[in-house]
Amino acid sequence: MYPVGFEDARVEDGELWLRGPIFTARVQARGPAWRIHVFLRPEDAEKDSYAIVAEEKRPVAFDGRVASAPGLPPLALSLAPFAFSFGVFHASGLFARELETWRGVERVTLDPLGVKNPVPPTEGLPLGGGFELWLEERPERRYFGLGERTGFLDKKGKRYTHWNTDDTDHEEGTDNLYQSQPFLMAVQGGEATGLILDETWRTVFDLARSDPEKTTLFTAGPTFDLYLLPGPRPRDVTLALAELTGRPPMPPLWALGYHQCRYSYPEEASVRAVVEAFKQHGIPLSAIWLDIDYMDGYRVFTFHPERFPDPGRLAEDLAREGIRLVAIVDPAVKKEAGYRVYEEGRALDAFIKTPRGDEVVGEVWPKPAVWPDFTQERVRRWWGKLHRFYTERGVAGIWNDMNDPSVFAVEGVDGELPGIGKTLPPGALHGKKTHLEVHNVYGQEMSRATFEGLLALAPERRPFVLTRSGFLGIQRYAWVWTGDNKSYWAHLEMSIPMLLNLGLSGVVFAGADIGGFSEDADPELLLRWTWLGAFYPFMRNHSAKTSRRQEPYAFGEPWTGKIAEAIRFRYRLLPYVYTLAEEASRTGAPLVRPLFWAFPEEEPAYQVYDQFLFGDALLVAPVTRPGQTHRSLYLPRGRWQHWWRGTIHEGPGWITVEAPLEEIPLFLRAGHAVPLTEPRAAKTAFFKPLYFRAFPEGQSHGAVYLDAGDGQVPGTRHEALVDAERRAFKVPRGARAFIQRPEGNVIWLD
Ligand code: MIG
Repeated sequence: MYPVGFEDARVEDGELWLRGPIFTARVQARGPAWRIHVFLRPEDAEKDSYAIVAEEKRPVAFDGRVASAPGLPPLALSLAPFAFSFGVFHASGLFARELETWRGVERVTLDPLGVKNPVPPTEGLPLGGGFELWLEERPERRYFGLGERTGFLDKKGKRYTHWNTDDTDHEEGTDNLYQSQPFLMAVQGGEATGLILDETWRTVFDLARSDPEKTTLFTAGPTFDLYLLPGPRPRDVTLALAELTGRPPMPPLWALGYHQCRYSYPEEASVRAVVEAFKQHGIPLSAIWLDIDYMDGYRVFTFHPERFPDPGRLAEDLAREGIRLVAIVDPAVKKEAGYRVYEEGRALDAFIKTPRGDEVVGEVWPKPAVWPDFTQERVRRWWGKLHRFYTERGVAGIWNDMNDPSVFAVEGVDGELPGIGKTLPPGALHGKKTHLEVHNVYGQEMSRATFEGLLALAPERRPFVLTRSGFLGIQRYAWVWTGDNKSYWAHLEMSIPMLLNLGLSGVVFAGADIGGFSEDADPELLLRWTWLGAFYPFMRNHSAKTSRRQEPYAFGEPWTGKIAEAIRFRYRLLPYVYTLAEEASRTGAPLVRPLFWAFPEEEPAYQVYDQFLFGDALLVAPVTRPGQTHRSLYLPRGRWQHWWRGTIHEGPGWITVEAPLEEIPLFLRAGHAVPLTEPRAAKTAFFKPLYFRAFPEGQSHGAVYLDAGDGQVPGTRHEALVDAERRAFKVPRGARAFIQRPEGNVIWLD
């Protein structure tokens, strides 16, 4: 251990520079957060960020003890040559009573070798690289965020690595998955603070696991770049995170509908058959997805000439039914003379290199394969332009998979490196940077290339990109799905806290594969999962090659009809979902929210992992186990109306409700009204007809966002007000309003 410390403090250009015998730190008021960036090498002062987009710097003042900046709580700094600590104060009191200390670590256990001709470990670091910060722990403190995680809602008591990994076999105890969002929301006494460790190197957060009195944040990189987001409400932290890392662009309406996928629909006829079956059963469908078998020998930017002889025509026929086509694009490029993508990439010097200067050659679906270096702008531009191949053929969305990156084998590397997994060798070069440094942003930079390419090719459309891998800020470019889950009830259940914590980490548009990817779904599982999926921001059913078919009609009646109802409900709710999507794109507020996010003063709200709020108005308590006819659930303070029965329940407290197969326990919050429409795939988001369902007592407020459903022309958010007693309402022109009486009858107000 080597302590970090500073003795000299100086305000220069509105920021505070701290200098010590070895380390330097810049303290900035960056947008809504304090940034403390500690480094050793002068060149790291201007380290670039893949996560932070907020440019605004507020002027910092320092009185020798406390740094202050307009609009931010004061930051206390304690300076000594070999000891550094700090704390943030809230207006309401003390956040971090404890002092936090920087430590350099002696040696990183990672070995950045792994190609035949190794590169030296990170140069210039007398300590071997790496930083560790420790926070004094508090028993009452809880942690949320951390991106895509297995397990329950509260993350305290475990150790979390950020190292993007393709894990087809994850379960409750698994550590890192496909995404890295090195972000924490710490909450104690109802007050929240956010922490971002803006380092793309492997980072490890030990949340009071190894030592109950200590939480440590470790990075294997040569700098320690920390942001403190003051809160004090969970909501404030979320909005600050969005301001720092970017808000998601407004998605096209169709993306919020129901998606059908399978590995694979391998030829045109099977795509058409699925679409036909949806039609036959009267099930709305927004998109059908093409997995890797559409390609010619796994060559990206090709269609197999026999299996998909005329993809443009197929897309056109589907478009006439209001159904979009989405195609998978993996990063690996088949290394093959004469293959256009490889030849162009080679001519452009676009591929990742060994330290010797050769292409890193490996295997994934295509073999042999090479990998574009998406961290370079010219490579991203080239890759983006290649997507003309898809847009020209009417493909509406792009699905980025295997961009963790997942690699089956690399020439010259035997087996897997411990802690590295099946990916590119840590010493592989992206320009001057090693893979070790940029591994965690590889997928994000790929999706960025795709998003920017699609936008440039069709500026009149909103790009739709789905990615498996990403970093903090991925929401600027892509939606996320949670990778290879299984057709297990436990995975249905686990998807809830996973998506809640993803949402708190900025990734507000996400979904898990409905029905489960690998293993076999059964009809009850699929039915319950589809109901839950009706409230996922991203609603897609997907299954593996060897899994039993699990399209909504796969199990016949009575299941098909019941599953179809869940999908139709999503379409009924689309005006509300779309309005939430617009709010997310404007503020960063997640669509699915843990109870504590809205009710931070309620103790049970922190532990409830299998219920969530859908926007401000709805509370959802899915059934997560087979054979359940009832569901016990927690209602926060206030009055709630059972969506289906109309009964009114008073929170806070626990209740048990019936949960027949036909319905998901769903509650409407007093004071709120929800916009609804008819259950079909609407062409525009002007939603006709448009209804507001309001709480049956008192005044209810709601809103609806209306626009063309795609494109860049701004729409309008209309506020709505319904007064149940006076039977009066104010809603956008042409819309109607109703309430449901507790006895069950629907009353139209007019
Ligand atoms: O090696 O493209 O997570 O959704 O269907 C497996 C085939 C590659 C993994 C993805 C999954 C997709 C599958 N892919």
